[in-house]
Amino acid sequence: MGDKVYYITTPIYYVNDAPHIGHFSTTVAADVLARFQRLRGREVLFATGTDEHAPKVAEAARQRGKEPQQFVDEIVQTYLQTWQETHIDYDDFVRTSEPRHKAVVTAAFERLRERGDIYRGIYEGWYCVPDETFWQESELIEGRCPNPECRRPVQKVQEENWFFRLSAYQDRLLEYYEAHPEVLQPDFRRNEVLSFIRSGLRDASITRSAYGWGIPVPDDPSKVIYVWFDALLNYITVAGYLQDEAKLRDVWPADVHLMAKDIFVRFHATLWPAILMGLELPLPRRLFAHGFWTVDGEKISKSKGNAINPRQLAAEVAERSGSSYDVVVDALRFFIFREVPFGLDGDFSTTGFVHRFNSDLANDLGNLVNRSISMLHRYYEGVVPAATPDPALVALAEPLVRDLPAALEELRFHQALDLIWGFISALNKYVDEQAPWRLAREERREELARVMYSVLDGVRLVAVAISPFMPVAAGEIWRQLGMPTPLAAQRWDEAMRPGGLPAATVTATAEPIFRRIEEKRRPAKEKPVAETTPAPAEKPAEPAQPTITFDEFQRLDLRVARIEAAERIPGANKLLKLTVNTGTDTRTVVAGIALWYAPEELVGRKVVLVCNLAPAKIRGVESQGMLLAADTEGRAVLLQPEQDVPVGSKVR
Ligand code: ME8
Repeated sequence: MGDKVYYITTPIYYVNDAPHIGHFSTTVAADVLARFQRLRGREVLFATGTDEHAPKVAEAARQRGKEPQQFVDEIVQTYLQTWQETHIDYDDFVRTSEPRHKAVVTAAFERLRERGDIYRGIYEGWYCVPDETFWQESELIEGRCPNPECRRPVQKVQEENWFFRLSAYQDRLLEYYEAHPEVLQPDFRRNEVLSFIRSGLRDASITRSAYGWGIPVPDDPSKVIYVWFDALLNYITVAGYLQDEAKLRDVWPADVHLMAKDIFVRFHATLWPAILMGLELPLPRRLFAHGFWTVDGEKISKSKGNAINPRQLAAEVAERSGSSYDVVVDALRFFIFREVPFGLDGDFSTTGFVHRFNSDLANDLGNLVNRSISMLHRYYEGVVPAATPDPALVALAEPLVRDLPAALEELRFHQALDLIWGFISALNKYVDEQAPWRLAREERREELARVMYSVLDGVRLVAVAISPFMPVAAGEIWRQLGMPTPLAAQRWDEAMRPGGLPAATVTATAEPIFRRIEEKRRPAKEKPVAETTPAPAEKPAEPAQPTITFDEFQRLDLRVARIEAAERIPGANKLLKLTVNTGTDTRTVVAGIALWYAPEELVGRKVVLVCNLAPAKIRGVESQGMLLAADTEGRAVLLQPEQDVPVGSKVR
């Protein structure tokens, strides 16, 4: 107790439109950080919300023939639903049209006016409605909004307004940032802020002539408070300013204000700290501006209609892959940090996402989890053997355990995922090298126990480490591992200690979590209905086959065979080329099981082979026979004799 609450915010988004991948990326970043801090045992206040008083919001309402309040009440639902359906676990959702916020804005305005920080004057200049920003004539570029993310036409404004004495804070701001350079993040954005402030701060107009929407200026109802002055104050509304002094003490200052670069320099790094200085409140500890997303190389824009809606994308990809919607959402949460260092601009493409899904999730992580739990079932009936973790694997986990906290704390998400995937690769390599299937075959029980324990304990570490990014997928791995205490109850320091997997843990049946997405298939929404794979529940409804005679059955030559070698077929992600010993010959069989079985774990395995199937060429390889497998939920599970029997035994 008594520890400061870790307070993290996202921008509050304009409600003139539905959230897209850009808003999603900031909000997920905040959620990852919040989940990580909770995992470390910190009390967290994670706030997001909506900015509702903008002229453009009023305009959007008018266009739809609605009252602004009614309009925002509707649109805000899209935000709430999006965050709920993308696993955003915020603690507070603030709307600027709420009474608690209006009270803060009105009081802050009055307080600053009493101090002489707000005064009346004439504003003459330009206003950019999409950006809700005032500009001087000299700042415009070819008569347009100078913000590189905007560049849209501006409106001439001449009105009597109230001004905030921003110029008076120029020196104090510079002194503050010189003494606390760590506040402005990432480092490379610091100079931009300093040179903006050094170039001279003009007093800021903080009201507009009333346009039928917005918070009225106290004692001057002809004006409403400028949307940015109103919006920035949301951060202290949430912290309890003027409502709950004890909460304010525990929560303020914010530990991180997150946003993209578009609203960093002028608003969050200049206007906001100056307002806070005027209110005699401490300044935020960190202001972090990330980059901008484009989609397929283009700026996200309403007119292009290229704004990716995260829920819709996840639903489409889930349909294509057969993975659950929630798993695909997690994959999207992972993807936005996987390729681009957080802070830099990035380009989003669905192809890139699908590719990463298949390689990093279906292949590397999915396969690791699936094969390790499957092997445990094969060799130990699913029960974790008692063993100590292999020191070699403990050493491989060390960079992850040691460096992940700082990477997450400092929002180096890209590096955090590199560390995690480095360990996943190390685990996969360990399995390949230790070859538990060989240890089992050679009856080296002690080594087998140590290897299997170490791998599964490694999987447990991975589940904890990915949980801030992929809470649902991590929870599913946790469930399959059969962990006795809930993932949500874990604390980082203890959970990340190797050897924490209790012996005798009963694992669940291995089920693929990330199902590979066909990269060449058309998106699901364009697919004719007939092409969709039947849902597993429909399987039993398949019409029964016509009967066959015993003689007909006898014509099948089914035999127990042993897999001697297995390899992938380049370019065919579902197929494996197997060398199979039938007891009378050794032949090649092509099997469509690569999604569920790694080549290494098949070697030495006994299977049931249809020996007299007519040979067929598959991807240029002649296949002589077919393995029998159960088809369950679209997944193949190989049949094998219940007891050890000699190779070549007939199956009748
Ligand atoms: O500016 N790439 O709201 P807003 C990355 N209401 N992030 C993006 C993005 C993109 N292409 N597009 C939007 C406002 N964002 C004000 C904020 S805060 C007191 C008031 C994200 O709806 C990013 O976080 O225009 C950016 O800063 C924010 O959405 C702007 O959201």
